[in-house]
Amino acid sequence: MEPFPDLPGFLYWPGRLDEPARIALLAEVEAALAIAPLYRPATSGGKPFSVQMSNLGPLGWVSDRAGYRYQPTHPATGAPWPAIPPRLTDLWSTLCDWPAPPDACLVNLYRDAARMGLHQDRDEADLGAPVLSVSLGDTAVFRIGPAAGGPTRSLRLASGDVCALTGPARLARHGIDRLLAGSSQLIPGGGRINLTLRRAT
Ligand code: MD6
Ligand code: FE
Repeated sequence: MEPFPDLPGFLYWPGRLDEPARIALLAEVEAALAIAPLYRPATSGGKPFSVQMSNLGPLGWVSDRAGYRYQPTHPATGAPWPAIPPRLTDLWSTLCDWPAPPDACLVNLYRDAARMGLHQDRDEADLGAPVLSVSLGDTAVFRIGPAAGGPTRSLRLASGDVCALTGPARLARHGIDRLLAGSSQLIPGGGRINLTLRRAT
């Protein structure tokens, strides 16, 4: 569905993953994070993100003093990122009208007061390819508005919800204002994991 008629291309599938699928996906992500540990990157200005990050797939999105980029290895361990689980690549094939599979999946962990400022996803080579987002754990207040600026609106992203930035909404400005703490029991210790599948190359 398109929840905002004036933001065509912003697609939303509430509750797309049922509880067994959420549990299975979380287990796969936790196994990958044992290999590629979460870390807290900094902006090019040196300010740490409040969100902890890691990646899955041939390429991972990283940020440091040199700026933003995709690279094949974890910045702390130097090892390749673990594979994207088939459950996620299948979701991409089912929901995204794009001829190539995702080659990067950013993992974001939000705990407590973590948030993400308004941004555009524009580090990918082909900005025609969609970005597909999967939410697990606590509900987040997601904010989105047009690429060119102008009014933003908010949408609650709950555990198992999937959304995508496609076509005319691909460069929409978006971010996470806050979490609704305690809204889900899925993640041990509380919090939220967001997975964004991309085509970086
Ligand atoms: C989040 N999501 O949900 C942050 N990016 O934690 C994003 O930054 C995002 O939801 C691209 C496409 C969809 C998204
Ligand atoms: Fe984003």
